[in-house]
Amino acid sequence: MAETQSRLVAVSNRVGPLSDEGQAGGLVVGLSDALKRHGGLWFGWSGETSAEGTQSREKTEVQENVEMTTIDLTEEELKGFYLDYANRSLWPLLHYRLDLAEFDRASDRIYRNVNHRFAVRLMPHLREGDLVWVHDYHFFYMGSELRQAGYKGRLGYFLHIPFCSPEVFSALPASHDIVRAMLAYDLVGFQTERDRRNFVNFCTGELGGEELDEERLRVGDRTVITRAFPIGIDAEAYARFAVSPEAGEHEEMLRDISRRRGAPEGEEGGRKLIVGVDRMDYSKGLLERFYGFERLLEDYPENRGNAIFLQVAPLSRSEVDAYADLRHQLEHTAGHLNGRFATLDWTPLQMMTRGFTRKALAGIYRAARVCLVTPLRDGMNLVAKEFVAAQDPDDPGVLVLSRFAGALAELKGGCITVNPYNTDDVAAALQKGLTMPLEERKRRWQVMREAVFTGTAQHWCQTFLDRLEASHDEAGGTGGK
Ligand code: ADQ
Repeated sequence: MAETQSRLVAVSNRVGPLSDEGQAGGLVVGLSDALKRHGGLWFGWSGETSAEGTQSREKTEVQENVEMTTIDLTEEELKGFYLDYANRSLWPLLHYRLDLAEFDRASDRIYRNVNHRFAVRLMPHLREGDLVWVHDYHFFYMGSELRQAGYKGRLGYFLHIPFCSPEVFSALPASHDIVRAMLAYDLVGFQTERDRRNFVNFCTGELGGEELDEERLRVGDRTVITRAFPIGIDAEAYARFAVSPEAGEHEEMLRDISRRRGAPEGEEGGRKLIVGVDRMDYSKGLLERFYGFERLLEDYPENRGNAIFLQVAPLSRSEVDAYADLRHQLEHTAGHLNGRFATLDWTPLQMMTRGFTRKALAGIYRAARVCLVTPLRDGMNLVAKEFVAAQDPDDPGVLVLSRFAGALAELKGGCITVNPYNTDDVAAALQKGLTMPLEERKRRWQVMREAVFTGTAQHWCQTFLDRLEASHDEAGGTGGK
């Protein structure tokens, strides 16, 4: 595939870092891999607040071949745009949690205004021939704002999280405005075909749109291309991380803590390790996962004293009540489970909220016999792919993956698929993973490895940008800035 020549301008809420600083968050990981390869401008929020907010002076930092330019938010913008509208309205809605979604017109207004301000601030940076690529649910209106500000060049959008079914999406007071605004993009990308289908069904069912072919959709006088582009990881780099000294140190540490007292080194003396790695978010199904592990210890008692579950769950969005509540529930449940099953020399469930570098995480994945990835909904889930890339080919671990993760479409040939709401199912999958013979582990891992090393971050970026380059005329744009 030819490398795209045009400059890439990426817009996302969080910008950088490009380096490995133990950042938790799939978008940053996926996009920084892509930008480093492609070069260009990355524009977004500085992560800071100031009295001037979106009117503040720009901060620019150049790292490698990427220029990162950011502006601030005011405290009011941070609350209305980010905490309230993005994370109290849109995030739960798009993850099918209407019970947690709150809608109010003040945050709706601020969200629209912040999108407008970011578009106004980006305009002077745009050059003829640029490919502008807007990311995620923070910037649904950005494309139409750029068009209103006079931008006529190529404009793409990618949604990292699920697009829920039209019945659920239509509960959002601004649902029509948002989807109409998304039609200003030339290309709208989703993680999976399921998400794309939901979007198309909303357009046809609610807005009188018409599907012209497999990709093109017409609503009124707008024609837009929609397509699934499953995001990936830099698999080669991840596999290298996994054999770095830092990874080795972490792998070794875990083997030490899972060694039975007085037992010899090696497989015979070790307890089997299950790991989970997720931002602490209700969409990740952490509580249900703890219940699944508890059921494993109840129903398959041979695991008592012999299995350890390590859940790495860095805190996320702690200012939002639902996240603070989740933390309490998890701590309570972990405490209850350990109180019930622990012995003097065995703590079955260990939860930690700290971040790790990517190399350290790779070592943790490599030490695990089973990785438990059981979101209740997930756009893709990069952890599942990282786990696969980090495995030792001679002794690979087993992936237990939720049927509601976007990653299932690519990994279903090798993982054990579970319904995360079904505690018995999770326990049985864990038991199967813990007892799976080496030959079967290798066979399943090969299938997943193939998918992870084919559908990489680079492939995701390149296929999106190639499609965007070609899309403008088809989507009815006029070219140039
Ligand atoms: P997230 O919801 O953040 O991403 P995910 O795709 O799993 O979910 O990515 C999480 C990233 O954070 C992974 O790269 C992981 O290694 C990293 N991480 C997790 N815990 C960490 C820790 N303790 N220390 C350091 N790093 C940690 C959103 C969507 C997903 C979608 C991605 C990318 O919700 O569905 O896959 O964007 O599009």
